[in-house]
Amino acid sequence: MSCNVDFYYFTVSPPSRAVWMTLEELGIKYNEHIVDISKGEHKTADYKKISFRQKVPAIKDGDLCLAESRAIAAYLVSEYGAQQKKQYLYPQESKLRAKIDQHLYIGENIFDQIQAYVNVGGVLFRGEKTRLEKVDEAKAALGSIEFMLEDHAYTAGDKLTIADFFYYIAIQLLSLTDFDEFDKFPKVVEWKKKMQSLPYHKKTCDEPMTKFRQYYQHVLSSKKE
Ligand SMILES: N[C@@H](CCC(=O)N[C@@H](CS)C(=O)NCC(=O)O)C(=O)O
Repeated sequence: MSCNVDFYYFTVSPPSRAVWMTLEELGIKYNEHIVDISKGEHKTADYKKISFRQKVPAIKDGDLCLAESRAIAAYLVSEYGAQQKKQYLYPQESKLRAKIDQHLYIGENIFDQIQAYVNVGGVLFRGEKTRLEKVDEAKAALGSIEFMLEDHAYTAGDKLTIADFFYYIAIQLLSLTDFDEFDKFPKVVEWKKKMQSLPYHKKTCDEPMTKFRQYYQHVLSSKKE
């Protein structure tokens, strides 16, 4: 079946990358539209028609314009998962789906806990630093994921689901910093290796995050007294 999804994203944006991983994992065709938020490309009237809050990511699929990364990932699997034999990414059965939904909501908190430490906005736009005093929040987030992985290979069970993508983009924020306590979270380390072996990891994660780290570190070092 042909597919006509338009994907609006910015490569270094974490929620964009979770949707990007979902599209790649589904293996459907999509048209890429880079919206460079550093140049204000999301502030146009045309983009407002796609995403009324003018944020990335967003998609257009036929008449449907959709924003919010978790809603987009869930929709894409609901719409294309069966045809691609990948329904397990966001199962239809209500109890299984409820569990994934639970993880998607928890994922927002986990992201915020890690972001409290990494302080992307503060570092890039307000002359601030990595909030080293918040490292325990980041470690608490990693501890929650370690607990999820106690009995199974992926965060929500034995199979990869979209919940993994959203936890992963949160964890990856730590790669901007010099955080070096992953050895305290061996299950997370194992799971990270599985995520790193995904065939689209280089394109959706390594390349953008390397660029992002260089920029974050460059801004930090240019602020050092
Ligand atoms: N909750 C939204 C967050 C989207 C979001 O904040 N995107 C950022 C980039 S990571 C953005 O578009 N920022 C531009 C702005 O807010 O003006 C989602 O998960 O999609």
